[in-house]
Amino acid sequence: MSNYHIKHLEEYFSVYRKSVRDPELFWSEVAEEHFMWRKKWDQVLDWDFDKAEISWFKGAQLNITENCIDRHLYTRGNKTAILFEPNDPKEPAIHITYRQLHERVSKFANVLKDQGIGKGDRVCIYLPMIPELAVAVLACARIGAIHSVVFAGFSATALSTRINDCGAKMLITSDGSFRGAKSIDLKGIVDEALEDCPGVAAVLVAKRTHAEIHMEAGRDHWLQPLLDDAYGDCVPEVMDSEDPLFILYTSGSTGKPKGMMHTTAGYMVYSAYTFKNVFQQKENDVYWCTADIGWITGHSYIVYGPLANGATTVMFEGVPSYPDYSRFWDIIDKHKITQLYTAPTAIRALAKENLDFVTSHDLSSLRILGTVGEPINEEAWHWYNDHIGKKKCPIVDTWWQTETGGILISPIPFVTPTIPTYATLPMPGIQPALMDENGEEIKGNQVDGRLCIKFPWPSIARTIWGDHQRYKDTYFSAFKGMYFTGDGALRDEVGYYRITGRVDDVIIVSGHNLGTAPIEDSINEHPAVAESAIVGFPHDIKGNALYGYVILKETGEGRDRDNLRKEINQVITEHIGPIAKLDKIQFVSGLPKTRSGKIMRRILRKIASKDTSNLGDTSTLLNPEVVAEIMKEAL
Ligand code: 7RM
Repeated sequence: MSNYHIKHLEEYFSVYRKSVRDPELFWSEVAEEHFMWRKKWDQVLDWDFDKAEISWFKGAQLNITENCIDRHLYTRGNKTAILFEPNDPKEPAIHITYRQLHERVSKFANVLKDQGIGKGDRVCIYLPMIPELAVAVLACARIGAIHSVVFAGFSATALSTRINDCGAKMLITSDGSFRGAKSIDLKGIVDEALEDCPGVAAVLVAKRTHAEIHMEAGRDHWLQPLLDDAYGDCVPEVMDSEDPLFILYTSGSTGKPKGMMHTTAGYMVYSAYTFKNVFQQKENDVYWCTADIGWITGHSYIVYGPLANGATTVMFEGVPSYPDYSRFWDIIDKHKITQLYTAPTAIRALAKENLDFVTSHDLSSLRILGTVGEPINEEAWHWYNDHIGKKKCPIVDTWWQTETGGILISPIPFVTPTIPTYATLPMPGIQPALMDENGEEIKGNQVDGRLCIKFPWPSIARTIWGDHQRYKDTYFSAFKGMYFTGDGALRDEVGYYRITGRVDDVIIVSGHNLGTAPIEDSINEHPAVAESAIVGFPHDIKGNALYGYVILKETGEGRDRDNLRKEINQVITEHIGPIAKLDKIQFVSGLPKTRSGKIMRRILRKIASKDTSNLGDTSTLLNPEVVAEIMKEAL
C-alpha cells in the first residue's frame, strides 16, 4: 500500500483511517517517501489551536525549488514543466523543460540577489499569466524571499495596500498585459500604486506588450538585460520547514484584506500530495488549471503541486472568450489536455454559448475534470459532465480555501463515486466537523451545520501577516479548539459533504434556514435562466424575505417578465418548497463579481435592502458598471 497515491476506494478508507489514527506517522511517511530533505524533522507536529500556533516537520531543512525542479533533472530534464499558451492563438505556445526552468529560475534568483534581495525579504509580484510569473515565484523561493503575488487585475489602490501591508521592498511587473482583444497598461497602474509605497526600492519590468512606458530612473529596471547577464546556476537557500514561503491576500467579510502566510515544508507536502491524488497524475499527462497564479488555486495547483510531482502544467495567458468562445476547447484539443481544472462561473458562462463551439473540437484526451471556487449548481455540473467529459470523466468538486493551502474535501477520481454538487469526502488527514449554533458538534449523518476542521493539516496558513490576533479571532474563536471555515455544509446519509455556501449567505425566512445556493440551483433549472443570485432583505412579518437577481438566457429575453417571475417561483416551490419563494425578482444583465469570479453578495444585499448610501469596498469588483445598472432598476 502506498500512502502517497490512492488508487482504490478500500485503499482510500484505510489510508484515511490511518491518517486520523496517527496523523504524525501518516504525514511523516508521506514526507519521507516523496520529497527531498536537507535535514529531516525532529518533531512532526506541534500545535495549539487556542493560541493558533501550528508547526509541521519542526527542525527539518529543505528548499522547495529543489523539490519542484532540481530533483527532476535526472529523470525529466527534457520533459515540459511549463507549457505556456499565449493570449493570441497565432503566437506559438512555449514549452519550458525542467532543465530550462532550472536555468531560468536560477538566473532570476541571481538577479534578485544582485538587487539586494535575501532570505525573509518580501517581494511583490504583479504580473500577467506569462512564464516570468511562475519563474519569479520560484526564484523567490530559491533564495528564501517571501513572495506576495497580487492578481494583475487588481487596481492601483488594491496593489499599494498589499505592498504596504507586507512591507515589500521590490516589485516585479511587466510593461503591460494582454487580455483578449485588450491590452492593459499594467506599468501605469504600478506607477500610480507606487506613489503610496515608499518602501519599494526597485521594480523589475518584464517586456510583454512592448508598449511605451515610463521607467523611473534609479528605481525601474528592465528585467531581460539583467537576466542575460546573470549566472545560470544558483545554490538554493536552505530553509527551515516553518520559514515563510509566501503571503497571499484574501478578502475578509469585513476590514482590510488578510495576508495569509504559508510556510515551506507543510505547504509543499500537502499541495503535492493532494495534486497527485485529486488529479491522479500520470507521467505523460498534460494538466491544465485555468486559474490565475494570483489566486491560491494557481499557487498550489499550477505551480507548486504539479511541479513537485514532475508534471507538465499549462499556463494560459488569455480568456475563455477570445478569439471566440471555443478557446478552452481549442486549447484542450491542441495540447491534448488530460485534466481540466476550472471554476463553475466559467462553466456557466461557456454553457450559455452555442454548443457548436464545443462540438467542433476533439476533447477525447480529457480524463478528469475539476471545479473549484464556489458551489457548482446541478445544471452546470451536468453540462460539464455531458458535453465536456462526455460522461466519461469524473468531476472532482474540490472544496478548499486560501487559508487551507490545498484541497480539503474532494472526490478522488476513479476512486470516490461522485454526485453532482457534492465535494464528497475529506482528503486523508482532514477531520471535518459540523457545528451547531451553540458550539456543539453535530454527530451522525444527514445533518448540516457550520463546517470546522478539528485537527491541523500540513498546509494550514500559519498566521495573518502582521496580525496574529486577527488570525486567532477569525478562525479559532467561533468554535473552541477548531478551525472555522466560514462555510456551511451538510453531511448526507453516507457521509458525503456538500458545501452549501458561506454561512453569512444563509438567510432565515420565517424561522427557516435557507441556503442561497440550493435556491439558485433550482432557479437555474428554469430553461430561460442563465444565472442567478439570491439575497435576503428585511421583511416586517417574515424577518427576512428573498430577493432574486436573475440573468436570462437569450431565449428568455423576449418573454413576459411577470409570467417568468411566476414560473421561477413555481420551480422553487417544486424543488424546495413555497417557503423559499422569492418576494422580488429583478432581471439583470450581469451580477457584480470579484475578479476571482465570486458574486459580491454584500452589494446585492445592500441594494435589496435599499441601503445604498455606502456600498463599502468595491475595489475588487470586476464589473462596477453592472452595479449602477442594478441600482437604477432595483425593485
Ligand atoms: C480555492 C478557493 C474560499 C471559499 C470557500 C467556499 C468557496 C471554494 C468550493 C467552494 C463550494 C467548492 N479559495 N468554495 N471551493 N464552495 N464548493 N468546491 O476558492 O479563498 O478564494 O475561497 O470559496 O466558500 O470558503 S478562496
